[in-house]
Amino acid sequence: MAKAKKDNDWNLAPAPESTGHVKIDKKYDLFIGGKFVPPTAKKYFETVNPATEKILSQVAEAGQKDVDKAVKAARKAYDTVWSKMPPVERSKYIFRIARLIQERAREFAIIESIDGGKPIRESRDVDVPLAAAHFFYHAGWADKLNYAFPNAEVSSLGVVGQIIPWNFPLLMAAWKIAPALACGNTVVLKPAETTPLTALKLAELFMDAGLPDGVVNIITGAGSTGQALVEHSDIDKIAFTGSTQVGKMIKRSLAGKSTRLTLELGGKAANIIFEDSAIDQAVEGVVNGIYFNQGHVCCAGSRLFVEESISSEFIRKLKHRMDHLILGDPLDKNTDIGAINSEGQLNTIQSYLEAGEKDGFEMYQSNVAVPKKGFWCRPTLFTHVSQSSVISKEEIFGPVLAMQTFRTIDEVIDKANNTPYGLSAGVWTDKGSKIFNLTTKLKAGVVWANTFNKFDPTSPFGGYKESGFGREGGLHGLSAYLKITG
Ligand code: TAP
Repeated sequence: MAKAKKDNDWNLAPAPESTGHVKIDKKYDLFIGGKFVPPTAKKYFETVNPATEKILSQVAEAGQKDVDKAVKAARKAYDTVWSKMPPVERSKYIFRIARLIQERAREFAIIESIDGGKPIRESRDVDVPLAAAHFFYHAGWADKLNYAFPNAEVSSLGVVGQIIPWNFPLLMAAWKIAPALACGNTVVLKPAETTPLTALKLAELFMDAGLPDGVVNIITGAGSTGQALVEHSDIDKIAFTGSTQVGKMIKRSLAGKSTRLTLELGGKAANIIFEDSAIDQAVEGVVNGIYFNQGHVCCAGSRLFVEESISSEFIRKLKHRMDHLILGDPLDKNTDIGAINSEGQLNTIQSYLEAGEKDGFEMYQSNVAVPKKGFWCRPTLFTHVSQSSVISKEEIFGPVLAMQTFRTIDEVIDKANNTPYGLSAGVWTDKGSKIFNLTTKLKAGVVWANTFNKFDPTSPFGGYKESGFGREGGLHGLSAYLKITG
């Protein structure tokens, strides 16, 4: 490690992950009925590396006819193979998928970082191991569903349509596919337009695992592809993760139908720091909660509440830490902050920065150098923002933190709950009693105490209010893919 030249200039030698063994095809077709097939309309779109703006591949755009083919393939696999297979046999396939993800972990991590812009440290240490863990966990449940729900009859739903966003492309695919398969359903999955590659790699892995044809189908495309899937008449359940706006549209279009629905939507999490917390750890937790992964996290701690007595010290320490964050090549193992996922998302973030400045709040950005090509946003802190401001109300989905102070517990509970969202929250304090008091009063699906952004397949995840309904992970997640009677 090279020596720091001055306090805010860490000069680490580059440590790029090698990409020699990673193969990205020039063109990807749709994965339907166990093989790659060209789209009916022969239309393809580009997927781009957001760190370099280089085109990585041409990816098939599925139209209505392709969606129909995929649903038919899933229905046939459900009726003839998957629903009839003894659960213990299903479990073996899911277990095999988990093992294959582990075997190809480096390849998946690199492609995830190239296609989505997230730091390799994040995709290598979080996304890929957690994706494998979800398949392992659900492989274990496949033949034990009667024990999971004692004294009840459980049965699969049928064909499930799943639509996922761009911030955790592989992990979201695993969150959705693993429980669906374990419960005996077949799947049609639509990845996000800007990050289709790891889902397509997963399709290759399903072939290697010998998964019966049509059990999982992967159809790439834009919003209209997702819409066609939602509106298809032979879908038994839709599982959607994405923005609240699109979630509401999906709910409207399923109104009056018996299609089951779960929605995992946006968030505006409160990260609450009390004066009795371990301040350095709390600063690190705040940085982890909003800056790592470019703030592209639905449960990002994007609203910071600091007890007034320590606010000056906290801001000083936070700014110091921000100045040492390393922004740049997502494939470099030292990188803390990678590329913003797309130009469109960068423009959205930019418009929020302008709104914050226009409202007159003090904006602090680290002075880290930004590469010339690609989409980048420096870590940003707005201090002493008002409750009613746009930047403290709306989901920015970028490395932008909006900070307020508080004096009493009741005040911070009121402020933290003053949002249409309710996905997650964080509490930093030395006092267990304060943690218990807050966790019962904060209206959020997950409340982390003295940590942030921790996930586990055994633990249900999901939101309140406009953050959606239904849970993923744990027993709650299984129940979302089952008919449970009795
Ligand atoms: P969206 O724009 O909502 O897109 C999500 C997915 O829906 C994409 O695959 C998208 O396709 C597709 N889609 C777009 N319009 C559709 C329509 N009319 N019908 C059906 N599908 C449609 O969200 P995003 O910008 O990709 O992701 C960011 C959002 O996801 C944030 O709000 C974030 O909070 C949320 N998120 C939530 C969670 C959980 S667990 N609650 C986890 C991750 C992300 P295209 O990509 O082709 O547009």
